[in-house]
Amino acid sequence: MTKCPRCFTVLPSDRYAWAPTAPDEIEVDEVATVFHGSPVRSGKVVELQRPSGSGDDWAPPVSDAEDKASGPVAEVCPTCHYRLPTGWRGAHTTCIAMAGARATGKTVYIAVLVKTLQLLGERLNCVVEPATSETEQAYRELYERPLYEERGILESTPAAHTSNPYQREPLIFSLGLWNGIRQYLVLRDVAGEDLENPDNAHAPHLRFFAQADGVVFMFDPLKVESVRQQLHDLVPAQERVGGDPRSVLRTVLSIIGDSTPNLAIVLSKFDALQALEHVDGSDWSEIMSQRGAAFSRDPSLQYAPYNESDGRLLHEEVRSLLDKLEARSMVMAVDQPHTGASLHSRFFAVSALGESPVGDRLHHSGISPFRCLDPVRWVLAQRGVWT
Ligand SMILES: Nc1nc2c(ncn2[C@@H]2O[C@H](COP(=O)(O)OP(=O)(O)OP(=O)(O)O)[C@@H](O)[C@H]2O)c(=O)[nH]1
Ligand SMILES: [Mg+2]
Ligand SMILES: [Zn+2]
Repeated sequence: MTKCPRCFTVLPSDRYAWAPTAPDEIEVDEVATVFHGSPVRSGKVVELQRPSGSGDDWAPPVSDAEDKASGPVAEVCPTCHYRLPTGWRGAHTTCIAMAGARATGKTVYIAVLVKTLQLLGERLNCVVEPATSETEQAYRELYERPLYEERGILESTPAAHTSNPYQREPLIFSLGLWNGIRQYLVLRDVAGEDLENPDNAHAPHLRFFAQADGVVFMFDPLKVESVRQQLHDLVPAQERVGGDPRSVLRTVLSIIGDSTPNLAIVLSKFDALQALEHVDGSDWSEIMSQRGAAFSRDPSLQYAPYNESDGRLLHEEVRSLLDKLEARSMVMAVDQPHTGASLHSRFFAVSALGESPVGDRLHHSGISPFRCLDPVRWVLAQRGVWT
């Protein structure tokens, strides 16, 4: 099953669409505009429908589309008109959308996730690399360079209505071959600002959440006042603070509706909670110094298969940590969503950086990720990839 990297809709086997690559006339493409969130201009998209009587393996020859468009064409998604990477239809895709309030760590997570996926890929003999030149450039300039080369923290992801909302374009990575099939992972970053606006529960350009294979929802423990107070002298304060995670979760669950993506609820910046171990005599110090706890070790770079029993153990531990973080209402919102849907969810704890940044610079000890792969490996495992 192959999904479109932008709208995450399954590509229908009986409908194909193409856009001319050298069009004589350019016009506003109403369909693409709705899914993109701002005007998209292109040549006229042509569609071909499976003739009745043809089998499931029907695929129109490109020459049919070229005749119809009177010139060279590139295949696009019939639903949102996104231009599909070459050979996309024969591949297997796993589509993941990031969610969470502002400054919860989504963009930093993606930057670090790609590096850790590459490490694990090496061990599994699968090359992880950008699948398109657009992804290669976007990852390098917006994620890798600011974090790994300039060693600073990242800018807030611009809201969709602003001038350079780079997150409108999906990040597409090849995961190599698995079970003899070419595998792709599609990641969509989102601006917390867009999810903090409840009106966006019905925004067409965010509809991809409902079609995702995985939604990774981040919860920032530094948003909790009592944690911030206890950490006061231990870790540098963070300037950027996001909105109410409960209302963001509500908006995300509304967009998901009765669809059933795998929902990973992730306690981000876990290094900050780990630092609480050093608050003498506090109950947090007791909790965080439990050496036997799943949250005290990181097996995520171990080879296949994904460690299901470790995942379950961590799930239970993070549930109780969320209770302790006065975030019980979030756990309840996942257990009994207001939409009445029954969700396939799991709790996780990750630290992308491993240590708190100091001002707008990374900590001098560098980046040492903790359990970053877990949520994505869990989603991949549900799809039979890297199992
Ligand atoms: N201590 C710690 N801080 C982190 C970590 N990851 C991110 N941060 C901090 O959180 C800030 C926000 O991270 P981003 O990834 O930009 O947040 P975001 O969720 O993409 O925010 P928006 O783009 O506004 O939605 C960073 O500037 C870091 O200071 C982590 O693993 N540990
Ligand atoms: Mg961001
Ligand atoms: Zn699409």
